[in-house]
Amino acid sequence: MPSRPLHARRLSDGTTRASIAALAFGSLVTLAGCSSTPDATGDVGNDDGGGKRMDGAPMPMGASGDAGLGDALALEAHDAAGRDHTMPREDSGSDGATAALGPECDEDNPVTTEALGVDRALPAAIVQFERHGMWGCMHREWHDTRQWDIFSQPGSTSPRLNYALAKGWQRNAVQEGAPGNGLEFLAMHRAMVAILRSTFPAQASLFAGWTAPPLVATANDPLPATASGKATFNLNMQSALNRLNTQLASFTTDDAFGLYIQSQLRWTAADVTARSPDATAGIHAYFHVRFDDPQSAIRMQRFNRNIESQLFWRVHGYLDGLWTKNRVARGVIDANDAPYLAAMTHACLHMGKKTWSPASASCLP
Ligand SMILES: [Cu+2]
Repeated sequence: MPSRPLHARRLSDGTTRASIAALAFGSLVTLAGCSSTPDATGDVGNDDGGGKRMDGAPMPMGASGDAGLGDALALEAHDAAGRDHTMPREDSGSDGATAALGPECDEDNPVTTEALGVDRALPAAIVQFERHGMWGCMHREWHDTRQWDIFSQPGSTSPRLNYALAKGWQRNAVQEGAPGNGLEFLAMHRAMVAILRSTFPAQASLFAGWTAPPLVATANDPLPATASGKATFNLNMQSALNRLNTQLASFTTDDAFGLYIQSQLRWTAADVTARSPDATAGIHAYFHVRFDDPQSAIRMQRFNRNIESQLFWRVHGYLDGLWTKNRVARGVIDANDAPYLAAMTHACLHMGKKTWSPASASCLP
């Protein structure tokens, strides 16, 4: 049974993750860059558990040329309906618990059945592994605390702030799209992929990722029946794929690469909804919106459930592979890259694991 992540322990016993991490790992946490806010991680909003658009930000009305972001508006209203969902109870918190667990942080899911739409769920054993590790809440918290400034703006009608506050989550110091968030995004998702690969080696193909993203609906990657305007792969995103295929080394830092793929958001203190002038940025968010099926309980735009979808891991396995290729192209050696190792270890701690091992490319248990 997996160990429960630090955030889960905080929820159950009132101890903050920061204090636990500081006790256990001392300066590593500071190295990882989360000294100002205990749980900062940070990606710039691309999917979310609360039904906001992948890229987190409410798109300005009438915006076009989106990376799938426009859909978020509809999603938000949808979730705002706040249907009740019987919240599954958590297990006892003991690492030896074997009871089958229901989903977490899912009580506001508009889909109140386990309908999957066009999605396919991971094998039950893997879903249970995630739930016993409280990955659903963790993933939602990770993203929502980094889109915090957007949904807490004056006039925002998003239900996400109240949800986060009720959970005891805290704003992350580095918001989605801000400097530093790109590396955090890459590291956090790499830690998740690595843990699954090492825990379920017989199912490694589920986490390998696309060789190339499908530009049209296929048997393996169907588009939602309700999708409108999604038949054509966004032209800006096709340009992004072209850059990723032919100019991967043009991203000269992990952070630059992470910010480019994650989201169009480019947070500034003056404008927390600022967006990149580069319309080809944010392909990760685009994937989450393009493949989002409102009929699915594990839809791509719900942070707490999308980790149970096979498609989620095809997306993230693919993006993680690009990151590896980018680092190889830059000649970076993992074992000698202190900022990388610190970011990875921080992500491992967030997942309830220990130090990142560059030798095994996984979090030490
Ligand atoms: Cu995520």
